[in-house]
Amino acid sequence: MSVNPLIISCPIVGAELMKEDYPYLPTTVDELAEAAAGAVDAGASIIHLHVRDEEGKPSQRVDIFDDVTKKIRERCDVIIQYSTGGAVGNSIEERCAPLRLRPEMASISMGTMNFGEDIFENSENTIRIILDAIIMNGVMAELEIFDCGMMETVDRSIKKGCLPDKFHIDFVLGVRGGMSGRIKNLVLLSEYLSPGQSWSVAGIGKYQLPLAGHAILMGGHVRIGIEDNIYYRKGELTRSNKQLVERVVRISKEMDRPIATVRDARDILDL
Ligand code: KMH
Ligand code: ZN
Repeated sequence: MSVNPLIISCPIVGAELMKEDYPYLPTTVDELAEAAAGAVDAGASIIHLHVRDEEGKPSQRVDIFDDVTKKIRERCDVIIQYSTGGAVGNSIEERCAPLRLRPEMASISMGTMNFGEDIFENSENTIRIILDAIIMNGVMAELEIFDCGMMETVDRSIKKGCLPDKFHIDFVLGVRGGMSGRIKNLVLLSEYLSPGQSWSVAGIGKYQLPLAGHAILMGGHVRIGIEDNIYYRKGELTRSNKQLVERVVRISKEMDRPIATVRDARDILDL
């Protein structure tokens, strides 16, 4: 394997936007599979997955996760990571339900926070229940970290024996209610990491590109996609997840950081 290739994770849809907000939003099974295949074609090795129901609304329905997973698998090989965050207000049962399909990875948020106007509930009890479901289904966890306090929760969870031996860490910066995407926040968060811990950064909105650039230089990985940012540049909507991924691939290659294949990503994450 090349030296520390860059894992690109692509959050193709998320749970916050509707087609009225962003006309190119993939929502149907076919559109989600097409978005995933495009991102993988461009260089993504992980698809961070939320799904939508027939009305285009965010859903944690197992049958839809199953349909989308199968459709993606028909198109390409990629690590599929289910969201257990779902949409704000989902019950714990809804959030855990798709895990029974045993995806390769699942994200779990490591603390309660203001999320725009809403409250994203992740009490220690909620975290424990979701983590248990992740572990029971043999899924690799990606811990979503929105501020430094959540890294302290990670440390506490390790000491209490609640976390699996291996996990990936994703810093999500720029949500209103969490830490902003200023570079100094990424640097500060990186100081909490144990040696050898794999990590990535998901910059929200205008923070996506500068944080990705810094993570590439710092040896971390990146999350790039429409869940986090719908603009290609100020005032110009991106046309697709693929378009966002393609730019980061170009930047990384220019910085002499090769792009991880799906196989590289599985090796790095020990999947
Ligand atoms: N939709 C947010 C409330 C995750 O995917 O794990 C939570 C979220 C985090 O998107
Ligand atoms: Zn998500």
